[in-house]
Amino acid sequence: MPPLARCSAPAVAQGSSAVVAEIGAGLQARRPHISPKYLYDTLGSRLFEAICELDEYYPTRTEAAIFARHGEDIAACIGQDISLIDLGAGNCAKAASLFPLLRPRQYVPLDISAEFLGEAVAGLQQRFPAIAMTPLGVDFSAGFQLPEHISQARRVFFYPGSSIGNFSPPQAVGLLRNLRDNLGGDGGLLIGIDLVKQSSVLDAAYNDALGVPAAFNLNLLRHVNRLAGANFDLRQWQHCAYFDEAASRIEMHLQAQCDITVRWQGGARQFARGDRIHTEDSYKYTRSGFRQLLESAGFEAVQYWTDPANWFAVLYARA
Ligand code: AVJ
Repeated sequence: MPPLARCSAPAVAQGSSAVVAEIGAGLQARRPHISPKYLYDTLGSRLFEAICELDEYYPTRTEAAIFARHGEDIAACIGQDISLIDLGAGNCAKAASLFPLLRPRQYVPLDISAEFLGEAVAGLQQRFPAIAMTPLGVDFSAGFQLPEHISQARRVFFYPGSSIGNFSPPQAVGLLRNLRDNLGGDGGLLIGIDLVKQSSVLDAAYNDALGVPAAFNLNLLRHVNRLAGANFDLRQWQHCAYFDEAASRIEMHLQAQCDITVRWQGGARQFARGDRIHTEDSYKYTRSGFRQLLESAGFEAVQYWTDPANWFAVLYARA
């Protein structure tokens, strides 16, 4: 992990030179790629909300069912008087549904999509006036340290939805270790992970009949056009997603439909028809595989809840 960046700094200032350099380096790489964090501008966050409502996209509703069925047990494991730190909070709906059970003193949602987050928290604060809310529009993927005014006591990191799946297992261990180092006294990590299953179920979740994941993936190019002054023409690229069983991950790509020269601030690259830009990995775990990951990051005492089909799991881990 790189050195800790302060959470209070606006890490994703639009078009900042670091962002342009990161995007440029990915586009110039032997296997071109763009980080999945750039899927989330305001429209991207809305498209992800739409994905969560698709019949084919089982993770959101399966996780919600686990919380509905085991919420009291989960809350009892976690205990009271917590600061809930929500990583990639988006519309904050998952945390909000747990507020009545977890009753956090403080709610600290983090998201790279800062404007979208700000609007969500404004509405939420009105519904829950007793909870102190501190939204932070940050990119926490490169490591972080929370600002000092976030209570050190009983920090519970909330990382639902299998978002950890965007990181390779070694990167995930790095992030988990970073979380563990920021836990403070008597805190923990409440995390949702997607489990390995039949590849037809996985493939359908990322290739729905309506084409929402395709729009979500293509929207990344719109965002990159803005961030890096690039000239992607969305009509020239096609969404492509499939489960790679050996790597235990969904891979998402954008595939060139013709020969294309892409230009951006400070760079250019030619793509031939059929070339791909890798835009996302979504790792799927087994129960024991993820437990090992948590243990490598220094977590212990892992509690585990799943749905009847074993499609998704929620874990609570302590330092
Ligand atoms: C937000 C990373 C959990 O991997 O399933 C949904 C993102 N990508 N459809 C996932 C996503 C395409 C999602 N995560």
